[in-house]
Amino acid sequence: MHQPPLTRLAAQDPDIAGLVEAEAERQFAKIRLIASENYVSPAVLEATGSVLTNKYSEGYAGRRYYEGQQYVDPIERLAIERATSLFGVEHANVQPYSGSPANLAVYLAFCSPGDTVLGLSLPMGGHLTHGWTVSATGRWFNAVRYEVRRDTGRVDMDQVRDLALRERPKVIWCGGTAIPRTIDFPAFAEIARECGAVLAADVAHIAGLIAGGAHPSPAGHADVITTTTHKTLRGPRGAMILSAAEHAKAVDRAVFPGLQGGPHDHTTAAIAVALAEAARPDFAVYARTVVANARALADALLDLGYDLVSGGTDNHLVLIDLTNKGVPGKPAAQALDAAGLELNYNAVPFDPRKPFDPSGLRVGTAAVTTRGLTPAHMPAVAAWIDAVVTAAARGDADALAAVTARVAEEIRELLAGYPMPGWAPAPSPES
Ligand code: DSN
Repeated sequence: MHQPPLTRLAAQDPDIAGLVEAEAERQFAKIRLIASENYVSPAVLEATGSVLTNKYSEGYAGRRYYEGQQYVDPIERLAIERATSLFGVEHANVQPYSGSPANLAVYLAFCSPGDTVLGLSLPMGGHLTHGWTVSATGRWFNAVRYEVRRDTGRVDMDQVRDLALRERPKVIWCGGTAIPRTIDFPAFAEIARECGAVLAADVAHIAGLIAGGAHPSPAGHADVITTTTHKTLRGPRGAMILSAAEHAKAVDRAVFPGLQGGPHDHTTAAIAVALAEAARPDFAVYARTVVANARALADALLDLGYDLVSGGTDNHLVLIDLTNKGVPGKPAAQALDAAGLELNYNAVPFDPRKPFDPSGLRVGTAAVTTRGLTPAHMPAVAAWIDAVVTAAARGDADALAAVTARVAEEIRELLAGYPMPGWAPAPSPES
């Protein structure tokens, strides 16, 4: 049963209620390894589902275009105070609807159309909004892209510096969506200073690790920091832009009125709740365990002969190159999902295959760590992945179905002992 229960929704709209319940049960029964996903707390769920969704609040606290902000203003101020204190920055804008709008606001704040920007190429682990071809950011700006080194799988800082000095970008992006290694914020900052660029750190994936002290912080190095709030940070779907006070006005004007209308006040409240949770000592333990789980999973996969981009991980994320396993990422991901291991297919650096059917898999440990799994569980997770990938590579549908059924059952048995925030099995009639 969903917690809080969906009693009224079930009475009024059983179709939607049934689908929400089914999704919750699916999340309970699966080992969720999508690196950008998590399970939020019941308190975050309650704030997200509150009456704040009824309110319009265009503007900022104390300077709104609509009346009735007596309670929304303190909510947004609390979210800002908690963000600045947690991340050690002078200014926070908590209104961006999600990560892509937050990144667009950085362009609006610091660039003009046609300006040169420098970011990590998408197939190398960057994000669409760091200037990739199909994104508005790649179409409206002169986007130059750096890569990772073939021999190490790590960002090529020599190339970053060469490109930065040659192209003189207005903005340099660091961070991305499939980077298994520590981001060297001081090195990026030095290059940005050398060429006079604004350094933008997109820490969407690792924000929770930074908050919990399990990854170095870009604060004091990057001019502007963007992050979603729902990945390792374990809050609602939303985003923030953090900066020094000198950039506050430009950032705020870019978010509103530059790009957005009214902020989603229910999300702001839920972000505030998640930030308070992330400031607690138990969140630091969580962040460290996320990394320990990813390392244990990487080690177990290496033992099973898997080729990992960069040879392992420093954070929550492992990028697997399946080329030596004889099965592409997409069919492997589909077979794994059927077996109860939810993840996404992903391009690997220098991938000869197309993005919709690439060579790799991306896995992350934020959600399984929230669920209570520890490094001791990771060899079993790796063995389940291996059993399914091996069967998928053989191409024998009956054998794959048998492996899938066995693994799914074993996973259901394991996860039954690990509660999920937001849903629990209905009590049996005799209990
Ligand atoms: N979709 C996000 C991710 O999975 O990393 C990035 O936008």
